[in-house]
Amino acid sequence: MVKSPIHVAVTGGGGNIGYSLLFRIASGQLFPGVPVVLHILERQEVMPVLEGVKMELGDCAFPLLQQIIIGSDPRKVFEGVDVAILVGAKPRGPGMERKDLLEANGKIFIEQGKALNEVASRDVRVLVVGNPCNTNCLIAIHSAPNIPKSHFCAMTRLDQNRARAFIAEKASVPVVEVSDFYIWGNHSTTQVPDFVNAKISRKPLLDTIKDRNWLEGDFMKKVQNRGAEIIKARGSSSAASAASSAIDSIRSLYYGGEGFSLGVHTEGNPYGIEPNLVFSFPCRMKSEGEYDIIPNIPWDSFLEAKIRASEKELLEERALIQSLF
Ligand code: NAX
Repeated sequence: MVKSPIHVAVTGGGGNIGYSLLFRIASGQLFPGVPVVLHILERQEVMPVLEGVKMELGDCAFPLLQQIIIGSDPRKVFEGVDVAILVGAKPRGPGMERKDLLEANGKIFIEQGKALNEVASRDVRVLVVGNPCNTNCLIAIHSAPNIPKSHFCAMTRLDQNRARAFIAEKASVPVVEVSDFYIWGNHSTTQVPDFVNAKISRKPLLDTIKDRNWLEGDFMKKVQNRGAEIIKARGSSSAASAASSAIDSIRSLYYGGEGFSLGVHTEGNPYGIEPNLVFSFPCRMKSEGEYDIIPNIPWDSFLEAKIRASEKELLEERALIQSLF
């Protein structure tokens, strides 16, 4: 039987993450066995680079890759897309304040949110990767009133993957033994890697790693600052690992498996987080493309204080972009 293709949009296709992500999608690692049409958005100035990426994608002769559509107008590129991974964003320049960064990105995510609202599939799912991803996602949600809020999410899976890898190394166990590891809050240095509820070999992590000072101190800082550590080492930011985590995020939404971390809209959340934010919670797949926030995960006083601090930061970010609406 001939399967109809899935239409996947990626923005910032001429950038670092795009260069890894596009090849993984085209090779079938996102939707195994399903033909794919890639819709790639870039800024006009970067179109020659994207032309080169398109040539290379073709040169791979990926059996599942049916077509590549490229362009700089989101209203054309997003036409009929089923999944959109919004990676392209304006990086923080020298002397740029957080407010300037939020405003510059605000314009991008308003335009792209509106375009998705107008031309994407009515059932589109959107993953925001470009930073500040939680607040960019909130902006996109508000710009796309005809798409359910729950169809948008922001990526905190890279933080989860990093945390699991560090814990596995510390406990000298394979990474698959580290489970139920979730990130709460903002994808920023206030994010909360939840070692309290995590498990190693299905038992509480704290039974194996008893050094709580290390967990609260060096471990948390390492996860929160890993992005900066990679930039220092590589001279550019996390790209292949970010692409890999974007694939993980979408696959968890469509194929399920273990619980996962995802930044989602806070409307009706079971933890009393302020409504109308995009906040990372422990989630699990409900049905294809749909998630539930996992309820009843207990917070001790340490976690609660950290989670509230991350919520406060997101409220501050929201206050800075409120004038855009
Ligand atoms: P690059 O600067 O290499 O690439 C970004 C690309 O986006 C550029 O080619 C640029 O021309 C394009 N772009 C900018 N504005 C655009 C627009 N309006 N429409 C279409 N394309 C546009 O950055 P890269 O390393 O790929 O990172 C991309 C984003 O991911 C950054 O915002 C970065 O901070 C963020 N990250 C998010 C992570 C997460 O876990 N959520 C982790 C990795 C990464 O730091």
